Amino acid sequence: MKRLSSFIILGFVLSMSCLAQQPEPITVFPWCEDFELGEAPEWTFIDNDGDNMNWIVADYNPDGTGYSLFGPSYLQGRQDNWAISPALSLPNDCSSIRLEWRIRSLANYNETYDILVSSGQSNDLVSYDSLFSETFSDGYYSRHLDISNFRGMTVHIAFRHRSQFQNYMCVDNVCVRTDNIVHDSISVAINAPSSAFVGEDVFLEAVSNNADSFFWTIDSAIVNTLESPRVVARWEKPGCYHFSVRALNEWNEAIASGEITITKKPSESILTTEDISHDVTIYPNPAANNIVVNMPYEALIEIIDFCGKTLKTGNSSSKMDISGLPAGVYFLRASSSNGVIVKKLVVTHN
Ligand SMILES: [Ca+2]
Ligand SMILES: [Ca+2]
Repeated sequence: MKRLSSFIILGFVLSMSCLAQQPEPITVFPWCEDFELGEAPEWTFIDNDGDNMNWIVADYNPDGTGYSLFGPSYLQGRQDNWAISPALSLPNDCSSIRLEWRIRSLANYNETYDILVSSGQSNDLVSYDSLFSETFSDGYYSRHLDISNFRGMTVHIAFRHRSQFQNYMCVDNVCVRTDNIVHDSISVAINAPSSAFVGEDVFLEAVSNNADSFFWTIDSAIVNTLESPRVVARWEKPGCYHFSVRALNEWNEAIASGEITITKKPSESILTTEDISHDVTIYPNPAANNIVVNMPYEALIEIIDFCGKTLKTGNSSSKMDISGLPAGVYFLRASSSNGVIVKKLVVTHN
């Protein structure tokens, strides 16, 4: 029983020590450390050169208000001392993240340090990437650094003191601030005609609320640009063509797409129109307002564009109003129990 109790106590102590080694990451910003407690239990201090000279928290007033990190460097050997922040869980929904700190050194001494960031374990020094280095002297300075690239990550920030045979430096008022702009989602729509003629300039316009760049994908067109909200496209062959635009800013993106029917100009089309079946005639053709389909039997009549979209339906025994169709070339499909016949229909409004 006594041995069992010992195991339980040992397990409790071990689990408590694990908890003590891995405190919860900081999630509330701005997060600021002024060291005024006179200690920094959430920070990790590593004397990587092993000379027993390392960062401490001391009352040397670098900012005139009290305690700071104090990094001695007056011994001959080069220091390699790390002061490592607690884990910071940086938010994702902010426009920028800024690290701020204050430093101090004495006149006639040159102190060298680096700022490093790691998303690994706090004491895994090889996992740190250096973001900033400087050698400075004589006075108090405020510094800041954009660390927005780390948004959404949990990181440790390290101050690595690397001076040799100088005096000391202090670090105080370490702050991480986030700029919490609410980013509305982007929307985008395209203004474009549904049809155009071969060789004609077609204006495609992306309309977006807060995008700042645009990337178009346009099937088979000759274009002036693909990276502008407004592009001019031209197609050299009749057909149905698709296009889409991606609208984006630093945080969001949206996509819109559309299609356009490209036809030959009516005057050109008339010359090339061939009847597919002599059983069926369309009168008039070209037409502006109404057509009559003459055929020897009842059929369902559909007017279809190059994209395969049915624009009008009617019956072979009655007049069809086509005045609402843009000028261009269409297919007229007559479907009956005798089969399907397709003919070309030219709509003109001249
Ligand atoms: Ca302070
Ligand atoms: Ca040292």
